[in-house]
Amino acid sequence: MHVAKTLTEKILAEHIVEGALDKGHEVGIRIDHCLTQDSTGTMAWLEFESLGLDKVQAELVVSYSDHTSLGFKGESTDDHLFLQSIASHYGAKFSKNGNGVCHQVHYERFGIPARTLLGSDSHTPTAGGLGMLGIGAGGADVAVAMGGGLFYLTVPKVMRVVLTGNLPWGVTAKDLALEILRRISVKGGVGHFIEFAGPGVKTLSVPERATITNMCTETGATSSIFPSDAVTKKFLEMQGRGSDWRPLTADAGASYDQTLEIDLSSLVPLVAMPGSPDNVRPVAEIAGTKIDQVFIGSCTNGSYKDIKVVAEILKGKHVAKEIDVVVSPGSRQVWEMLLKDGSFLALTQAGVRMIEPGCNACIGIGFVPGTNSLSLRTVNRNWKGRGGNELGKLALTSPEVAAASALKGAIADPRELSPVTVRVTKLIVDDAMIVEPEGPSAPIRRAPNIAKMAPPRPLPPVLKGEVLLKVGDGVSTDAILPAGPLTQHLRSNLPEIAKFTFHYEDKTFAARAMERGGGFIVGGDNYGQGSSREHAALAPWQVGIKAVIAKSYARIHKANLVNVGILPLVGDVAGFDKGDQLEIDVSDLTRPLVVRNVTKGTTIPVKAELSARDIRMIRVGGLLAMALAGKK
Ligand code: MIC
Ligand code: SF4
Repeated sequence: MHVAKTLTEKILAEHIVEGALDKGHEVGIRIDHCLTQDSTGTMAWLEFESLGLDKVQAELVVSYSDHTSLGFKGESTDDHLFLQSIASHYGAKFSKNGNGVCHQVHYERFGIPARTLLGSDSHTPTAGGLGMLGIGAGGADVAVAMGGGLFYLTVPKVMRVVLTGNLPWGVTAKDLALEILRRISVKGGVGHFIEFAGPGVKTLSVPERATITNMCTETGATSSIFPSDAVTKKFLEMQGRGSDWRPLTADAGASYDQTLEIDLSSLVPLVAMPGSPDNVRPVAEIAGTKIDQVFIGSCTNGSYKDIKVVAEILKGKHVAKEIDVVVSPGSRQVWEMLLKDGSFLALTQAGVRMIEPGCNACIGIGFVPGTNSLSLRTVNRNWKGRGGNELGKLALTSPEVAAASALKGAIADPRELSPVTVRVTKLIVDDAMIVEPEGPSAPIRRAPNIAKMAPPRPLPPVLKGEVLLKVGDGVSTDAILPAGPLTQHLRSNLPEIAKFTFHYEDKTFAARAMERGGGFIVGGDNYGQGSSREHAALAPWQVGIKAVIAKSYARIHKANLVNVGILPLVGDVAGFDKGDQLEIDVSDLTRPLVVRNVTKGTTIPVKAELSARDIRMIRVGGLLAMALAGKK
């Protein structure tokens, strides 16, 4: 019998190797493409190396260097050299510094509709703009997939977003993404795939779709995806890759767990004000709010059209004299297009500073906002400290709002300006900064900062220790282990980076944890939302954390905790306080567990919501320990 399938069910069905396509059940899927980047990539590649394989086994593996492309410290440059050489040695392509942000380059140059992509970066779903199923994961999961191993996930529910109408001038794909966040919040996508449907889909270009799938990560969704249609075909043809196209649509009659309807014509320009990507307000309500900086670019809004619109708005004018404006195109393709069509000159003459394609400012590597200043950015995240200064604030918006605001020096509505139309019919293709692998004869360059990992720690039958920290709801991985200038050069050096664990929450945390021989963290709802960085699990592991007890977890972070051998427990956290001594019998993780709060003399039930595979993994001390022991 033919069962009508959604887009994601179709792709999963074609890739399932273990398990069945049942919502809520674990399946093992085959991964076609893998991507790594320079801040999670060093760990992922070290982990791959520890598997002892001769070469990568996935169909395509690309190691990107983008996060610290300007090599702001010697250690970062060492990381880049290591990544380029290890990719060459094991048969992966390498995208050099300056070639662009991994997600944008991947959908431009490599993505294929209806295939799977696993990336060691949470915004890997950006590939969904092309109809590819992109999933973000921790480095260890990506290492296993690079080696041809399966990726395990719980089959998510499916949320359909039905689009009608057309985006009016001044309202963009970014506003649609912000509108989704406004409606469902940073938790609304947890446990879901998001699929786009309806007549509005064909009005959106692939880069616009990619802006939306990029930012749907912020809803907590496992992935998000558009159909692959005539627009996708045209885009791939412009990339010189027309033969990579294949159609992908959901079957009529497919069933969805939830449906959102959005009329594109009714949307308005929006801004996510500081603190969280779902703190969304209409521009009309906050127009006039003074800003100090504008940053336009990133994997969310670094497409040619994104930057060209800004150039057209600013052409012949000048940005407000009291503010600083930086534009960083998302890829070298875009950079070359802007050079060729004169936009580069228009932007420069308007007082904009052009910086090379890469992440850099998005994670506070350069262009860090000053104390108490407000930086308006086209990026996707604005948690405390995200820009590299816990006292500087970030607001998120579209390139159009950013450009209009750059002219005024305050948040402004682009609809007050004359409409600008940008039609993209041709693209420059230049892969000169993608390096092909040489094979096993290529030597691996390893600087001293690239530290070996400590051996795995199998789970003892009883966990004992102190609650070292209690945090509230929605704690992000940026809060657990900050990105930015403090730590970005230490991503390959766990003992050093671990000293910054919970740096913005409690600067004494890491030292206390090490002094006490580890202990417990108590969290709230959606603990570990945000980035895929496994350092947010590895660093607590390094300082001795044995278990986290939280109300609920973000998907990638929970998987990372299990992968490194930290037990993620779920329960009511009201009965725990910082300083409490706890004891937990974890000898049988299939049964309900009880935490003995020795300090308070209470017992509190908790659950280990783990699959049988997770339990096997955590027992032996994590994913690599399990892979090496030859178990699955
Ligand atoms: C991010 O945008 O938060 C990052 C920096 O790209 C991270 C990856 C990392 O921490 O290196 C992500 O999104 O996973
Ligand atoms: Fe890079 Fe920012 Fe995109 Fe993360 S969100 S991949 S830091 S551009």
